[in-house]
Amino acid sequence: MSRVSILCRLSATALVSAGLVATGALTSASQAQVPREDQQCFSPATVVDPHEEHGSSAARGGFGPDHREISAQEQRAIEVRTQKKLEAQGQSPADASASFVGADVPVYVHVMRSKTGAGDVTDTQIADQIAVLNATFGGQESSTAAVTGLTFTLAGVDRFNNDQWHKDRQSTTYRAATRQGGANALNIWLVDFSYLGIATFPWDYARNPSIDGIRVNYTSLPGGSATNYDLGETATHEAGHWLGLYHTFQGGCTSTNDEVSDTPAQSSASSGCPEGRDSCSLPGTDPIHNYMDYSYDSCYTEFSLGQSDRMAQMWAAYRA
Ligand SMILES: [Ca+2]
Ligand SMILES: [Ca+2]
Ligand SMILES: [Zn+2]
Repeated sequence: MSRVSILCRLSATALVSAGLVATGALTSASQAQVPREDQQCFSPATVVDPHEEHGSSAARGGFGPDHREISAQEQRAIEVRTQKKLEAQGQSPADASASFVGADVPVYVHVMRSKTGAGDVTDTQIADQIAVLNATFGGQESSTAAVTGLTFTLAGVDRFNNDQWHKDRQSTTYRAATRQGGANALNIWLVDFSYLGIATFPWDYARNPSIDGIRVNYTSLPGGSATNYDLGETATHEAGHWLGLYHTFQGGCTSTNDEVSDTPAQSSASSGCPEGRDSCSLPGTDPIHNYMDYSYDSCYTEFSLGQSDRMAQMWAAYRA
Protein backbone atom coordinates (compact mmCIF):
# COMPACT_ATOMS: atom_id res chain seq x y z
CA MET A 1 0.00 0.00 0.00
CA SER A 2 1.35 3.34 -0.96
CA ARG A 3 1.46 5.29 2.22
CA VAL A 4 4.31 7.67 2.64
CA SER A 5 3.26 9.12 5.90
CA ILE A 6 0.32 7.21 7.16
CA LEU A 7 0.29 4.22 9.39
CA CYS A 8 -2.78 2.24 10.12
CA ARG A 9 -3.57 -0.10 12.91
CA LEU A 10 -6.01 -2.70 11.70
CA SER A 11 -8.95 -3.77 13.74
CA ALA A 12 -10.14 -7.26 13.02
CA THR A 13 -13.47 -6.75 14.66
CA ALA A 14 -14.05 -3.46 12.93
CA LEU A 15 -13.09 -4.99 9.63
CA VAL A 16 -15.75 -7.58 10.02
CA SER A 17 -18.41 -5.46 11.61
CA ALA A 18 -18.00 -2.58 9.21
CA GLY A 19 -18.80 -4.92 6.38
CA LEU A 20 -16.73 -2.79 4.08
CA VAL A 21 -14.37 -5.38 2.81
CA ALA A 22 -14.33 -9.08 2.45
CA THR A 23 -11.05 -10.81 3.11
CA GLY A 24 -9.32 -11.31 -0.18
CA ALA A 25 -11.94 -9.39 -2.09
CA LEU A 26 -9.65 -6.60 -3.07
CA THR A 27 -6.37 -6.92 -4.78
CA SER A 28 -2.99 -5.42 -4.16
CA ALA A 29 -3.26 -3.95 -7.63
CA SER A 30 -6.05 -1.67 -6.47
CA GLN A 31 -3.90 -0.61 -3.58
CA ALA A 32 -0.96 0.14 -5.79
CA GLN A 33 -3.07 2.71 -7.57
CA VAL A 34 -3.12 4.97 -4.54
CA PRO A 35 -0.86 7.85 -5.49
CA ARG A 36 2.30 8.08 -3.49
CA GLU A 37 1.57 11.62 -2.45
CA ASP A 38 -1.97 10.81 -1.47
CA GLN A 39 -2.18 11.21 2.25
CA GLN A 40 -5.26 9.07 2.37
CA CYS A 41 -4.24 5.93 4.11
CA PHE A 42 -7.03 4.02 2.56
CA SER A 43 -10.58 4.20 1.48
CA PRO A 44 -12.79 1.16 1.40
CA ALA A 45 -12.02 0.85 -2.29
CA THR A 46 -8.31 0.59 -1.62
CA VAL A 47 -8.27 -1.69 1.38
CA VAL A 48 -6.55 -4.91 0.52
CA ASP A 49 -6.70 -8.19 2.29
CA PRO A 50 -4.16 -7.45 4.95
CA HIS A 51 -2.98 -11.02 5.04
CA GLU A 52 -1.63 -10.59 1.57
CA GLU A 53 -0.14 -7.16 1.91
CA HIS A 54 3.05 -8.62 3.21
CA GLY A 55 3.21 -11.96 4.78
CA SER A 56 5.67 -11.37 7.56
CA SER A 57 3.50 -9.39 9.93
CA ALA A 58 0.38 -10.03 11.89
CA ALA A 59 -1.46 -6.95 13.03
CA ARG A 60 -3.35 -6.42 16.19
CA GLY A 61 -6.30 -8.70 16.29
CA GLY A 62 -4.57 -11.26 14.14
CA PHE A 63 -5.10 -9.40 10.91
CA GLY A 64 -2.42 -8.05 8.66
CA PRO A 65 -0.05 -5.15 9.06
CA ASP A 66 -1.40 -1.68 9.38
CA HIS A 67 0.94 0.15 7.10
CA ARG A 68 2.97 0.07 3.99
CA GLU A 69 6.61 -0.84 4.54
CA ILE A 70 8.73 2.26 4.45
CA SER A 71 11.72 1.31 2.35
CA ALA A 72 15.15 1.41 3.88
CA GLN A 73 16.04 4.13 1.38
CA GLU A 74 13.07 6.26 2.35
CA GLN A 75 13.82 5.72 6.00
CA ARG A 76 17.41 6.89 5.52
CA ALA A 77 16.19 10.01 3.71
CA ILE A 78 13.88 10.83 6.60
CA GLU A 79 16.74 10.47 9.07
CA VAL A 80 18.97 12.75 7.01
CA ARG A 81 16.20 15.30 6.67
CA THR A 82 15.56 15.33 10.40
CA GLN A 83 19.24 15.72 11.17
CA LYS A 84 19.48 18.64 8.76
CA LYS A 85 16.46 20.29 10.32
CA LEU A 86 18.09 20.04 13.73
CA GLU A 87 21.47 21.21 12.43
CA ALA A 88 19.73 24.26 11.00
CA GLN A 89 18.63 24.94 14.56
CA GLY A 90 22.24 24.58 15.69
CA GLN A 91 21.85 21.25 17.41
CA SER A 92 22.57 17.60 16.90
CA PRO A 93 19.90 14.97 17.53
CA ALA A 94 21.66 14.17 20.81
CA ASP A 95 21.53 17.84 21.77
CA ALA A 96 17.84 17.97 20.93
CA SER A 97 16.96 15.08 23.19
CA ALA A 98 19.30 16.23 25.98
CA SER A 99 17.85 19.73 25.98
CA PHE A 100 14.21 18.71 25.71
CA VAL A 101 12.32 20.19 28.63
CA GLY A 102 9.01 18.56 27.81
CA ALA A 103 5.92 19.89 26.15
CA ASP A 104 2.24 20.02 26.81
CA VAL A 105 0.29 18.97 23.76
CA PRO A 106 -3.14 20.49 23.20
CA VAL A 107 -5.55 17.78 22.09
CA TYR A 108 -8.58 18.37 19.92
CA VAL A 109 -11.03 15.49 19.77
CA HIS A 110 -13.41 15.34 16.85
CA VAL A 111 -16.24 12.86 17.32
CA MET A 112 -17.43 11.86 13.88
CA ARG A 113 -20.87 10.46 14.57
CA SER A 114 -23.22 9.06 12.01
CA LYS A 115 -26.30 10.96 11.00
CA THR A 116 -28.24 9.01 13.59
CA GLY A 117 -25.63 9.46 16.30
CA ALA A 118 -23.74 6.17 16.10
CA GLY A 119 -20.10 6.37 17.10
CA ASP A 120 -20.56 8.80 19.92
CA VAL A 121 -18.36 8.64 23.00
CA THR A 122 -19.00 10.22 26.37
CA ASP A 123 -17.11 13.14 27.80
CA THR A 124 -15.92 10.74 30.49
CA GLN A 125 -14.41 8.44 27.86
CA ILE A 126 -12.62 11.39 26.30
CA ALA A 127 -11.30 12.48 29.69
CA ASP A 128 -10.21 8.90 30.36
CA GLN A 129 -8.47 8.79 26.98
CA ILE A 130 -6.50 11.92 27.80
CA ALA A 131 -5.59 10.35 31.15
CA VAL A 132 -4.33 7.24 29.34
CA LEU A 133 -2.16 9.39 27.06
CA ASN A 134 -0.70 11.09 30.12
CA ALA A 135 -0.13 7.81 31.94
CA THR A 136 1.50 6.09 28.99
CA PHE A 137 3.69 8.98 27.90
CA GLY A 138 4.41 9.57 31.57
CA GLY A 139 5.90 6.13 32.02
CA GLN A 140 3.34 5.07 34.59
CA GLU A 141 2.76 1.52 33.40
CA SER A 142 6.21 0.06 34.06
CA SER A 143 9.30 0.76 36.11
CA THR A 144 11.35 0.55 32.91
CA ALA A 145 9.10 2.88 30.92
CA ALA A 146 10.42 6.22 29.76
CA VAL A 147 8.97 9.39 31.19
CA THR A 148 8.82 11.26 27.91
CA GLY A 149 8.10 14.74 29.21
CA LEU A 150 5.14 14.96 26.88
CA THR A 151 1.82 15.71 28.51
CA PHE A 152 -1.61 16.10 26.96
CA THR A 153 -4.34 18.58 27.72
CA LEU A 154 -7.80 18.48 26.23
CA ALA A 155 -8.24 21.69 24.26
CA GLY A 156 -11.55 21.05 22.57
CA VAL A 157 -14.19 18.53 21.63
CA ASP A 158 -16.54 18.80 18.72
CA ARG A 159 -19.15 16.40 17.45
CA PHE A 160 -20.46 15.97 13.96
CA ASN A 161 -23.28 13.97 12.44
CA ASN A 162 -22.20 12.88 8.99
CA ASP A 163 -22.39 9.33 7.69
CA GLN A 164 -19.48 9.82 5.30
CA TRP A 165 -17.20 11.27 7.92
CA HIS A 166 -18.27 8.73 10.51
CA LYS A 167 -17.00 5.97 8.21
CA ASP A 168 -13.80 7.92 7.49
CA ARG A 169 -14.79 8.65 3.94
CA GLN A 170 -13.78 12.07 2.61
CA SER A 171 -11.13 12.01 5.30
CA THR A 172 -8.93 14.60 3.63
CA THR A 173 -11.92 16.90 3.40
CA TYR A 174 -13.17 16.40 6.91
CA ARG A 175 -9.74 16.71 8.45
CA ALA A 176 -9.03 19.95 6.62
CA ALA A 177 -12.44 21.27 7.61
CA THR A 178 -12.16 20.45 11.28
CA ARG A 179 -8.48 20.40 12.25
CA GLN A 180 -7.46 22.86 14.93
CA GLY A 181 -4.20 24.24 16.27
CA GLY A 182 -0.67 24.24 14.90
CA ALA A 183 2.04 21.64 14.45
CA ASN A 184 2.09 21.03 18.20
CA ALA A 185 -1.62 20.21 18.42
CA LEU A 186 -2.76 16.61 18.41
CA ASN A 187 -6.02 16.24 16.52
CA ILE A 188 -7.84 12.97 17.15
CA TRP A 189 -10.69 12.05 14.84
CA LEU A 190 -12.88 9.29 16.24
CA VAL A 191 -14.35 7.26 13.43
CA ASP A 192 -15.77 3.83 12.66
CA PHE A 193 -13.49 2.18 10.15
CA SER A 194 -11.61 -1.03 9.39
CA TYR A 195 -8.60 -0.01 11.44
CA LEU A 196 -7.87 0.68 15.03
CA GLY A 197 -5.98 3.78 14.05
CA ILE A 198 -4.03 5.69 11.44
CA ALA A 199 -1.45 8.41 11.97
CA THR A 200 0.47 11.02 10.05
CA PHE A 201 4.18 11.51 10.65
CA PRO A 202 5.70 14.77 11.90
CA TRP A 203 8.00 15.18 8.91
CA ASP A 204 4.95 15.48 6.66
CA TYR A 205 3.32 18.27 8.62
CA ALA A 206 4.84 21.10 6.58
CA ARG A 207 3.64 19.60 3.33
CA ASN A 208 0.17 18.70 4.53
CA PRO A 209 -0.69 20.57 7.72
CA SER A 210 -4.44 20.42 7.25
CA ILE A 211 -4.68 16.65 7.67
CA ASP A 212 -2.09 16.21 10.40
CA GLY A 213 -3.20 14.06 13.29
CA ILE A 214 -4.52 10.64 14.13
CA ARG A 215 -7.68 8.81 13.22
CA VAL A 216 -8.76 6.40 15.91
CA ASN A 217 -11.56 3.87 16.03
CA TYR A 218 -14.05 5.17 18.56
CA THR A 219 -14.45 1.64 19.96
CA SER A 220 -10.85 1.71 21.21
CA LEU A 221 -11.38 4.44 23.78
CA PRO A 222 -11.42 3.36 27.41
CA GLY A 223 -14.67 1.54 27.98
CA GLY A 224 -15.17 0.95 24.26
CA SER A 225 -16.24 -2.25 22.58
CA ALA A 226 -13.00 -3.26 20.83
CA THR A 227 -12.13 -6.46 22.69
CA ASN A 228 -8.47 -6.49 23.78
CA TYR A 229 -8.05 -2.97 22.41
CA ASP A 230 -10.36 -1.07 24.70
CA LEU A 231 -7.96 0.53 27.15
CA GLY A 232 -7.22 3.59 25.05
CA GLU A 233 -3.73 2.58 24.01
CA THR A 234 -4.47 2.68 20.32
CA ALA A 235 -4.35 6.44 20.70
CA THR A 236 -1.01 6.06 22.50
CA HIS A 237 0.35 3.97 19.61
CA GLU A 238 -0.90 6.42 16.99
CA ALA A 239 0.39 9.40 18.94
CA GLY A 240 3.76 7.62 18.96
CA HIS A 241 3.72 7.66 15.16
CA TRP A 242 2.55 11.26 15.19
CA LEU A 243 5.69 11.99 17.23
CA GLY A 244 7.93 10.18 14.75
CA LEU A 245 8.15 6.63 16.07
CA TYR A 246 8.08 3.63 13.81
CA HIS A 247 6.79 0.24 14.75
CA THR A 248 9.27 -1.77 16.75
CA PHE A 249 9.16 -4.28 13.90
CA GLN A 250 10.05 -1.64 11.30
CA GLY A 251 12.89 -2.96 9.17
CA GLY A 252 12.65 -6.44 10.63
CA CYS A 253 15.83 -8.17 11.78
CA THR A 254 18.24 -5.38 10.94
CA SER A 255 20.46 -3.36 13.23
CA THR A 256 18.80 -0.16 12.02
CA ASN A 257 15.23 -1.41 12.31
CA ASP A 258 13.17 1.32 13.96
CA GLU A 259 16.06 3.81 14.33
CA VAL A 260 15.93 3.30 18.09
CA SER A 261 18.86 1.49 19.67
CA ASP A 262 17.20 0.14 22.80
CA THR A 263 14.26 -1.60 21.14
CA PRO A 264 15.47 -5.07 20.16
CA ALA A 265 14.98 -5.95 16.51
CA GLN A 266 11.81 -7.84 15.74
CA SER A 267 11.05 -9.76 12.57
CA SER A 268 7.34 -9.00 12.56
CA ALA A 269 4.52 -7.67 14.68
CA SER A 270 3.49 -9.46 17.84
CA SER A 271 -0.10 -10.25 18.55
CA GLY A 272 -1.65 -10.91 21.91
CA CYS A 273 1.07 -10.94 24.55
CA PRO A 274 3.66 -13.56 23.59
CA GLU A 275 6.03 -13.49 26.59
CA GLY A 276 9.56 -14.46 25.66
CA ARG A 277 9.07 -14.11 21.93
CA ASP A 278 12.44 -13.77 20.23
CA SER A 279 11.97 -13.46 16.49
CA CYS A 280 15.46 -12.21 15.56
CA SER A 281 18.87 -13.63 16.37
CA LEU A 282 20.00 -10.09 17.14
CA PRO A 283 20.34 -9.38 20.89
CA GLY A 284 17.32 -9.07 23.10
CA THR A 285 13.86 -10.52 23.18
CA ASP A 286 11.12 -8.85 21.17
CA PRO A 287 9.78 -5.65 22.73
CA ILE A 288 6.26 -7.01 23.03
CA HIS A 289 5.35 -4.60 25.82
CA ASN A 290 6.30 -1.60 23.75
CA TYR A 291 3.47 0.69 22.66
CA MET A 292 4.80 0.54 19.11
CA ASP A 293 4.35 -3.20 18.74
CA TYR A 294 0.91 -4.69 17.96
CA SER A 295 0.26 -6.43 21.25
CA TYR A 296 -2.98 -6.20 23.22
CA ASP A 297 -3.60 -3.02 25.15
CA SER A 298 -3.23 -5.03 28.37
CA CYS A 299 0.26 -6.09 27.21
CA TYR A 300 1.41 -2.59 26.41
CA THR A 301 3.45 -0.99 29.18
CA GLU A 302 6.14 1.25 27.81
CA PHE A 303 7.99 3.51 25.48
CA SER A 304 11.75 2.99 25.73
CA LEU A 305 14.26 5.67 26.66
CA GLY A 306 15.50 5.65 23.08
CA GLN A 307 12.01 6.22 21.76
CA SER A 308 11.59 9.05 24.22
CA ASP A 309 14.78 10.64 22.89
CA ARG A 310 13.59 10.20 19.33
CA MET A 311 10.26 11.87 20.11
CA ALA A 312 12.13 14.79 21.69
CA GLN A 313 14.20 15.14 18.52
CA MET A 314 11.12 14.98 16.35
CA TRP A 315 9.40 17.51 18.54
CA ALA A 316 12.31 19.94 18.15
CA ALA A 317 12.56 19.35 14.40
CA TYR A 318 8.92 19.44 13.41
CA ARG A 319 6.46 20.26 16.15
CA ALA A 320 7.94 22.80 18.57
CA1 LIG B 1 15.55 -0.90 17.61
CA1 LIG C 1 16.47 -11.21 19.56
ZN1 LIG D 1 1.13 1.62 13.94
